[in-house]
Amino acid sequence: MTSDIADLLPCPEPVRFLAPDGTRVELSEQAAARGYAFPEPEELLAVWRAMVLGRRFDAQSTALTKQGRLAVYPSSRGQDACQVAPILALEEQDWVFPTYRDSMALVTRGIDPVGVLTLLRGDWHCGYDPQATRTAPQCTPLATQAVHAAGSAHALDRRGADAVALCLIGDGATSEGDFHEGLNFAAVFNTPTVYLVQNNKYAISVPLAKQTKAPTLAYKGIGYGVRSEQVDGNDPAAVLAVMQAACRHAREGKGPVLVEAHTYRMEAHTNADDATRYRTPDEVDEWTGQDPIVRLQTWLVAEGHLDEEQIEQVRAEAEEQAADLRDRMNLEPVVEPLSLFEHVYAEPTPQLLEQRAMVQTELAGQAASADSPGQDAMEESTR
Ligand SMILES: Cc1ncc(C[n+]2csc(CCOP(=O)(O)OP(=O)(O)O)c2C)c(N)n1
Repeated sequence: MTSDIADLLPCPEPVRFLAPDGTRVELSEQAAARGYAFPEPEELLAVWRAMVLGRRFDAQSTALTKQGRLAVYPSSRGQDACQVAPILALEEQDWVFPTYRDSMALVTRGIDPVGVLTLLRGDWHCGYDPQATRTAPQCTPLATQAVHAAGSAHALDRRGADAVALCLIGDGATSEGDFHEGLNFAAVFNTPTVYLVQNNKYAISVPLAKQTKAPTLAYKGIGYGVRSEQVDGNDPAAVLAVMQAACRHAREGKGPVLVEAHTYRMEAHTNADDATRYRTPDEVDEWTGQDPIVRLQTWLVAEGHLDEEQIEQVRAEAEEQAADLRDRMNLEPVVEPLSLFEHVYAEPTPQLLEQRAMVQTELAGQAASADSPGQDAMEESTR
């Protein structure tokens, strides 16, 4: 099957409905030709609400790292529209293939926040049931989820499931081999996969200019015959409209779609990173003025779809959820160390069994010394 190149090309400018000040802007000719429609106010209210709840979750998770309750947290503050709108564009039967940065997306998906943070606390590989939630575990190796999403979408397609696989991926990860293999497979097998690249401008400290010479990351789709698009990632209305269109395209059997969302990570890469070493306060300030929540809220209020009382209600709900998360994360986790060796491979390798046996011996030793602390102290004093 050959595609018309014009069908694959992204719009020359990122699709945008709302300016940073929350006013409507004219859709470009190319975007209008693609049929992007401004979402209904109820849809935008749902996006706004999910962003408010998601951002509070994000702030609470960052706080938990400072309290030593969470080992690491990669914040997605500023990328809220990219985290929330794609999830709300999905149907229940669709699958999500996220990375470590996509916790807010998973909370929006309806997964228990404690379950979402289990991996980042280091308690287990995954704190939720991937089958039941149709959400794969968050990937730490860059771009592996691009391959998983393509293969799973192919499997879903072959089974006749009316489902799409959404792959969330970062700008830096588009330089990985797996990204290319995923896109190539998805295109050749015409799988219902939607790739959303959250171009937040940095791969830890590496700026986009040192990552790629491609004029936009969306152009990377063309070489594989994948329909591509770029969108203002801080415009929640545009992200929703573009992602809905991409999912429709994939669901109708027309093949995969690659969307590049231009956005910005407001916080450091993780709590272990010092972002002041590689970006200027001016740059961060400039993006502060592009805040997706403020942008959408301004439009909703101006158009009479939202008032102060509703804003207060959702804020209170967000506070309640954050307090619940804090309380439950303050409980000591009950962990079974040997369970870490489960679900790594369908058949455990000899190396894995060996490692498991080592941990088992160590645990037995610890248990024995806990049973006879006096003995330990005596041994210590004679050393
Ligand atoms: C295969 C692989 N190589 C290197 C790393 C180390 N690493 C972790 S995050 C990261 C940067 C990723 O940047 P990007 O894809 O832009 O995603 P972001 O963190 O900005 O969301 C790197 C290099 C890794 N996790 N996996």
